[in-house]
Amino acid sequence: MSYTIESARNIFSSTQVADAVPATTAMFAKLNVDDQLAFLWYAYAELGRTITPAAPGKANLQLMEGIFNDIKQMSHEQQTQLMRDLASNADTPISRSYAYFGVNAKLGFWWQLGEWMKQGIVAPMPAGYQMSPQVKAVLEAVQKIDQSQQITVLRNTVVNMGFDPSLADNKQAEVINFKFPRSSLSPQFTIEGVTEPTVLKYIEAMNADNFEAAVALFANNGALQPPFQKPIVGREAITAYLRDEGQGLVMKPTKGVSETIEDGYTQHKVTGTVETPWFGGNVGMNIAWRFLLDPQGQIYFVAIDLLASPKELLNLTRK
Ligand code: EQ3
Repeated sequence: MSYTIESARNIFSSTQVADAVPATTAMFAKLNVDDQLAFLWYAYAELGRTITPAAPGKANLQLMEGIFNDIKQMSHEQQTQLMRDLASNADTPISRSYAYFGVNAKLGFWWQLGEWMKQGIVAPMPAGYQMSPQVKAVLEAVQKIDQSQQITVLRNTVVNMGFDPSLADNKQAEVINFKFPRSSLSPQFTIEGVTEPTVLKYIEAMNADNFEAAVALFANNGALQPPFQKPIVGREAITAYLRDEGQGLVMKPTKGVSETIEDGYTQHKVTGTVETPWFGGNVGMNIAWRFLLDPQGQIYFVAIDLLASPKELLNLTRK
């Protein structure tokens, strides 16, 4: 039997992923724009405290200096409108620029606005704002899920803002990507049950932001499937994705299982935690990597899953 990307998606199919994340993100998307902004403010008031203060970094924020200067010049009404435009995916100049920010730049942009809202430089939440029952319902849903799922919901909402660049006639080539400094010591790990060199080299390369080395481990037509997304196929597309989303992650795999399957293919499931530079050691996300390697030992497919619960870290069954 030879594999297709579609059939590869089903390896280790008993893996339980955090379905509450897409469900809560969908609840959020149904809120009206002002309720969305209010929800984010309250959610961020809780979660923002766990953000590593150095995370956004001065050098990164400087990449957006021009836009920040424009925003500081605006009246509070204009600033509120700008935030509404971003949340409603309107076609405005700033909403278009935002579309070309990488994921971490989008997070950094809102982090800066949030800081300025606290200081009154950017329009704060209106005094006397009354939370609508809809906002309350989404906040309650978010309170029920664990922190790694909460930060994923928050991240999704920010990523989905701004104008959709696929609708624009003239595209901007450069995406603004943040870089995060790393300590010179790369994280040490051993994966109980897995010695496959390709898997170990993948984690080592990712822990050093060496995306070229990570992507060289993939087959030409190989694919990477991020949490809750469709597979990204081909080395070029995977490189662009990792340059944007893979920066500064600290991967701490601990356990795994390796099996030879048909025609020289092997499959490997590895579980452990991943830390984002935004929250550092404060939030360890429970993650599974499901690898399918071709007979040459190249990565034909890898899925990255955000697990439903810590119990899932122990689930290494094949089906
Ligand atoms: C200002 C305020 C509060 C109010 C305003 O009204 C609206 C908004 C939006 C506001 C601001 C909100 C802010 C500042 C939110 C910030 C949220 C943050 C910093 C969230 C960060 C989340 C990061 C996550 C969930 C990262 C997850 C990464 C993972 C799971 C990576 C996995 C990967 C692995 C393990 C691989 O092997 C391959 C690559 C891949 C990336 C898939």
